[in-house]
Amino acid sequence: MTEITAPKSPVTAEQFTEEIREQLKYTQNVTPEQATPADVYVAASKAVHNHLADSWFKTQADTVNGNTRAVGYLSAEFLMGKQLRNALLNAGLTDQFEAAVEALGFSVQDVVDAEYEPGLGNGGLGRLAACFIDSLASLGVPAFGYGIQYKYGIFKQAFDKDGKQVETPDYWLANEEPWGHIDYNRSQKVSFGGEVVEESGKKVWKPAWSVRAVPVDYLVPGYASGRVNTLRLWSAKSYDEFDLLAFNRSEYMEAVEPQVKAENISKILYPEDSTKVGKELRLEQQYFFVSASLHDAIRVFYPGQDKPDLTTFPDKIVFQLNDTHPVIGIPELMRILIDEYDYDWNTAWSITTKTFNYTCHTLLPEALEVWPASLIGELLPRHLEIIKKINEQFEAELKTKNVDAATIKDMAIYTGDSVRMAYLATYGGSHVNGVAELHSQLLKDVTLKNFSDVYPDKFTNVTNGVTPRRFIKLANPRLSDLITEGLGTDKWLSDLELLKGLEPLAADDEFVKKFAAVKQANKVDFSNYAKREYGFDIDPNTMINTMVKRLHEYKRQALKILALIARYADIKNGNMKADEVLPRTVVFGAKAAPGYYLAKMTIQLINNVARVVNNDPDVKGALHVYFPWNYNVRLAQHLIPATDLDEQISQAGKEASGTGNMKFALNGALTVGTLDGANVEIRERVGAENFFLFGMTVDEVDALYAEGYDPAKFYEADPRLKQAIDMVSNGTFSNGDRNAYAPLVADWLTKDWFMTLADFHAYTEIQGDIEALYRDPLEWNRKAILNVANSGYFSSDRSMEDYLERIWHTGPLA
Ligand code: GP0
Repeated sequence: MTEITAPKSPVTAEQFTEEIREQLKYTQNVTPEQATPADVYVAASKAVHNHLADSWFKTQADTVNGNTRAVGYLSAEFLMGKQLRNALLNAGLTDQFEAAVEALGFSVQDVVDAEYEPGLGNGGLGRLAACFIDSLASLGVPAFGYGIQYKYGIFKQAFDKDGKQVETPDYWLANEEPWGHIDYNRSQKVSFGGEVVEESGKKVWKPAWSVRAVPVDYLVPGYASGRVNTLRLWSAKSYDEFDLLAFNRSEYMEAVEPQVKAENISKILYPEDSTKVGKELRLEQQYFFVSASLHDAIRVFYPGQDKPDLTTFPDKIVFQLNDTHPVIGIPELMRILIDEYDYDWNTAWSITTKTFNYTCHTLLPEALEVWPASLIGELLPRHLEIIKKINEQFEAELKTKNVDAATIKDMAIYTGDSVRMAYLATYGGSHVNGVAELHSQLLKDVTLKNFSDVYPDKFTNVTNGVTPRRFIKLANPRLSDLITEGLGTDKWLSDLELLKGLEPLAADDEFVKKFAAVKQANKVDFSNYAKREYGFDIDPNTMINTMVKRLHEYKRQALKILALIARYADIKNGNMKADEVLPRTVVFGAKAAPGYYLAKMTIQLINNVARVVNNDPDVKGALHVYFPWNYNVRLAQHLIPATDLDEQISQAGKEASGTGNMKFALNGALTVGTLDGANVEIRERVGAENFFLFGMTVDEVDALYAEGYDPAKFYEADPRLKQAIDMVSNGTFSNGDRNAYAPLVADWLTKDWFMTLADFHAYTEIQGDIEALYRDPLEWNRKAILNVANSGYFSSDRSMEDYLERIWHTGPLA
């Protein structure tokens, strides 16, 4: 007997059909006959929203009245993915919904497809925030996600006829968006600019301009917890919408200028990932959402109180700073406490440091934000004063700890002309964490070494995780059913370590065959999806080998493409016979930051390698390359369950964690990867024999740098590498144009910061092991099952439990 514990609403399919009809009639104002799939999508979304409303109100009331500290997750990005299926799952209405849609004469797929994915994040960091708030709600922990409701999310990616990336705006709010509730009555005022004056011995900030921050609330339903938390995204509006006098002078553009200036703040998500962009507007965005959120938390927890006792603030809510983007919250809370509520400096400091904690997501020093002091001074003059004072206090404290003058200088938060946000966060909060064991260790040893020497107790690790609800249950229903069958229960969805129970089944040939059949069916599904959405002809009987992530040099898409070219050349040269090669379909997905020249050129190269390889009759059936454009959460949900082999091939010591790696392992892909980020922990858990490890370690990388790295030596020493690079420069992938990729080739041969060439040999060598195993389907699938069985640790529920224990010191509502 299989135990089913998934939420199930008592509402019948007939009742739910009626509810959708009501929504069509009274909110969409269409008859079922007039309705389009998009209407049904909105109506069904509103209907399921209504089912979650009472739990939402109750959770809000319990959050304020209960004695459990809440969590505020401050993040410039929440990459939520589509909402409808997730809401249905948590409301226990999936079956009723499917039956209702059919009863109304629509196809479930059309209705679900009508939802436009909100792309309010760049990549791993934003998706992690979405997984975390899902898990907090599922654990019953009171929590708020606080961020920005960008009008335009991450750009839409297309490829032009030359294979170059073209970016177009992502106008995700073009049609009715049923999930976000705009709450005009809970808006906050956020001010900028102006000057600080002294009035009767007190500093008073006289800002030059203000905007209205209007919250847009999204439900965050927990799985089987009965709790619904809130994601509150701020949208910027003007206080003076329209200058009538200017309009009457026929100055139409001038008339809307104040509106445009205000709304620009929440206009667009910066499409940067792992790089810092020093733009005034970006600092405005950061301050905008953080200031509104802190004031909102005071409003929520001290309702109607003019003089609240804010010394209790850290008992009410603890804030996590997701990377450096919200770090301006530290001086902002100081300012609120001192200027708005009359606390003295020391009391304010004690409250502030108890309130904040900081997560660092990178090891690349260039990704740690540093703001010019002049910019902060212009935009937030009072905050600059506070930051200077924090820095003075910090230096004094370091002196008492006998830190030498040179080190104190190195550690400066305020250097005289700039402000280092990571340092401010480390000093101004209680804890600092990295996102995987290796990463946290390197933070202590390298990136924030001085801080860890002085404040060793602040530093901790929380390894990232992913939500099994979206990334197994919703993305891979076939595997979910098989897991439930294998374990005899579906409880694994809220206790992912139960997957361990699948381990013995890896020895059961019948189970292994069922598992293989699930993968095969997913591959067929993906092939159909790729045909429908992209026009690709993917053969589901080939190995699906996937590399999806942002395009970045350190992630080394170049390594994959060079190895692929080498394989292509082997077949062309006759070194390998096409009919003896293991048939592979390589699938890439990646967006490049619009200003990242080499990344964009790499995209162009991949597209052109795909064009040449896919059209070459000599390699037909042996090697195919596809690059579906606009990689997003939706595509991830289709592609990950269909993948046989996943690529996690960053240079050791550069990928903070990775979270895609976890999603693939949990869906039964095998990984080829380096000892980097969370790969290390995945390999430890799934077993070295079930993971394709290759390449240099962090220590080997360091040693090679120290010795003086010369990529040209590797080029000369390996004829296959040489040939692959020569083919890029001789015009094979550019219709004979020898200059098309010259900058990329020059970079490989003279710089190659991430040592792609040095790892090339090891990477091509391990392909033999991979292919030998793949030719033995039973063995391959056994190993894939062992990956699933031993990846339960990588649930974001576990990550949240670690944060609760090590950092937030709170727990679920009673
Ligand atoms: C790190 F610094 N990450 C940054 C950034 O600006 N954006 C971003 O997405 C990522 C890391 O690269 C990561 O290793 C990590 O798993 C993720 O943050 C969440 O911690 C891979 O995506």
